[in-house]
Amino acid sequence: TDLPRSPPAAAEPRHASPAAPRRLREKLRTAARMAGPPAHTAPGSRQQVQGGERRAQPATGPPAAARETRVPFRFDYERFRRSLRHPVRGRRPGEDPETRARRMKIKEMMKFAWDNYKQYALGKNELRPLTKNGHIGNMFGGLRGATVVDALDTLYIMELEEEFQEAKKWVEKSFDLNVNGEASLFEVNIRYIGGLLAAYYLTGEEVFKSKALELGEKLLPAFNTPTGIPRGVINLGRQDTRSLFSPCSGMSWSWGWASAGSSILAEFGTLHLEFLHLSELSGNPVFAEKASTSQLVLNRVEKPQGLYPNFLSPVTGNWVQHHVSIGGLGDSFYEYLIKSWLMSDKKDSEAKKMYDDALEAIEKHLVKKSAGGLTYIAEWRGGILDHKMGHLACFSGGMIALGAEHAGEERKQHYLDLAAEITNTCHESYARSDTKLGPEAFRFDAGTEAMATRLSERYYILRPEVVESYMYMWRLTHDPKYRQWGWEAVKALEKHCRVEAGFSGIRDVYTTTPTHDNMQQSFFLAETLKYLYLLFCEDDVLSLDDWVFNTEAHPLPVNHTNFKA
Ligand code: DMJ
Repeated sequence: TDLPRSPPAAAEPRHASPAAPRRLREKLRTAARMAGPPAHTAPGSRQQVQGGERRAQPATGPPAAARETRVPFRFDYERFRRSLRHPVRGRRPGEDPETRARRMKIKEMMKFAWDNYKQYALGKNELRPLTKNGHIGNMFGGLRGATVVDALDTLYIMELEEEFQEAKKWVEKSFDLNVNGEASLFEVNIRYIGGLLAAYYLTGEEVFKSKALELGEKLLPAFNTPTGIPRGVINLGRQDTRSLFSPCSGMSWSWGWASAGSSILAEFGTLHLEFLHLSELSGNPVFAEKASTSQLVLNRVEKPQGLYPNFLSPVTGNWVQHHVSIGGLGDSFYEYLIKSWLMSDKKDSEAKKMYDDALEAIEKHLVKKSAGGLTYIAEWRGGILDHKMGHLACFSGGMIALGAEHAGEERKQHYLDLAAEITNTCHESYARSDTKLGPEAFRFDAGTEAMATRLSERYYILRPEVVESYMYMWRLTHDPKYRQWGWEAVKALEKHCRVEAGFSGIRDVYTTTPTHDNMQQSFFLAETLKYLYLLFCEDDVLSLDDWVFNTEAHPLPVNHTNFKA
């Protein structure tokens, strides 16, 4: 994701949204049911829940949610823990010594990554492992400690108790939400809200819940658009009702680089899991309502060939450009459809249908086989195929395998095969490089197969998507090759990315003496190391029966108890 370069858009007209159709009302009632026992909502909020007719809030006004979540509501944590089918860290049955040793190696890598972050960059967003200092960046609107929040659940699952306590202490004492800057709604949601929610569900520590809810409220003004589709950038500053000229008014706007003020599919389509849990924990349906509205608008809008383009206007609700990608700009939207259904304990049939239809269209129009027999997912620009796959798109092997489990007998094997073929192609993109790590994008044209052809696409920034697919494929097939491939990745990370003070991305995967980019991404701790660790765990550690992983690998519980029709 890039920086916002445009000035804030003019305030949206304060008109009421079109009358909500019956299906929206039903969906919102379902979302409200999921939020648990009825909260003592204020009359104004009730109107929002029932119809959505008064959904649009003035951009500078006090958010209804701020009032609502002050109402006493207690989430029954003990009841939630009793509803889990497996202990979160598993039962530890006997296992072979090699698997255990490999898991311990990955745990050591996590400790190394954390210790160096703590020593040189605690409180900054990421570690710069070569220069041994911190990086703040501009995605999080003044929030700090992205690596702390992203690492919490991985530290906990790996039983790095002391390190987990260090991270928790930082959240308690130093995590300041009183900031005033421009943040990516998507990044704050997947890393901070996702990380805090997961830490709360795993430990029951109230501090994680209260921070998640407080931060969630700060994101709500982004949804004040005519369609309810949020804008991509939000100012996290206090919403000041006294001054129309307040520079910190919770205003939102679109990324300057996104065409014609549009919102991005992978951004506004990647809120559902976290926002439903914000409602679950607060008793306030407003979060679920916001996320459900986006899903509903997407379900209704006409789709070219059944495909979802990456840019949509939050004002008109129409597509702005016909670029379709299962990699960057589109990716996690598809992931959240199938995971929304799983997280609802298979009740959200609308999300499932949208996923099934989208996958059918993707398979029909985008899935191709190379001359050398590698299956890949191309990108689509107004009907013309670009025979390229991004590293980001490699999550799709795992997603398709996860969905295959629920595709019905006749489709199940077909989708498992497709998932295996895509994962194999992504593995090839690693195997064909000199470092055994994969490039940012690889192509299938002019005689090239699964390799980057452009200098600008040769880098690897510690991304997780390929090992993420290995983890799902292992859990769903138990084919030992996925553990072998995961171990190849561990060895390559150790050889090429481990430096004196942490792990760094590399600029060219096609040389055995790569230069480093001096950045230990927070998702390396949240995702890459977590998925690798889980690959060498028994299946009951963060069991897929109990948990869905958000797109930053933060585990959120399946709602076994509350989402009852
Ligand atoms: C992560 O922040 C998330 O996985 C997101 O969905 C995509 N990009 C990075 C990792 O590559």
